[in-house]
Amino acid sequence: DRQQGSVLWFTGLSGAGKTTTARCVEEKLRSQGRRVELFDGDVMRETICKGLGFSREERFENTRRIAWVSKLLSRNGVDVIVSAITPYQEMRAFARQEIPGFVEIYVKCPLQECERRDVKGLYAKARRGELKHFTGISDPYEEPLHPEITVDTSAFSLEHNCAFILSWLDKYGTV
Ligand code: GGZ
Repeated sequence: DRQQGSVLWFTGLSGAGKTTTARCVEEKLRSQGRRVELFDGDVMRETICKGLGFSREERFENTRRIAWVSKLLSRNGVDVIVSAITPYQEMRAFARQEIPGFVEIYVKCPLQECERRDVKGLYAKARRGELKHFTGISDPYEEPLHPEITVDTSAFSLEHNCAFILSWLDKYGTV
């Protein structure tokens, strides 16, 4: 039995396709017989991260909590998938340092395209000034410098990106 699971940490702008890509990877790993848990920033903010806002400090706290539970599960052999903007280098460096088996996956998509998609209407709100600290508009997103994997959702299909991630994991190992 595998003792240490991987933690696949999906970072990227809102609307870049983190959760969609993460779900696809989750499904494929599960069909390989692995135990997988998906932590979505959005959903965590309704449970163990409830009440946290979007200041730098609160985003850090959000990351710390998600990193903590990810570490607990992964050390018991569960593969963990995280989907959270995680906009600061320092946050991702923290998670990397805390978590054995950490794999950073940059879900890349031009801001312009995320804004065009605007699935939840948040970009429009942010442009109207109704959302303070909105990532990409009125709050920073620091691009990952050395992610293990980068997938571009504006240039490639979901299936392609999902297969690319799985082949990377096959090659370099989910720990
Ligand atoms: C960024 C925001 C904001 C602000 C609400 N900035 O695309 P979504 O809608 O479904 O997911 C986003 C989610 C961001 O939560 P995370 O936990 O991933 O962020 S972080 O890692 O930075 O802590 C978005 C929604 O919440 N949302 N307000 N101001 N995204």
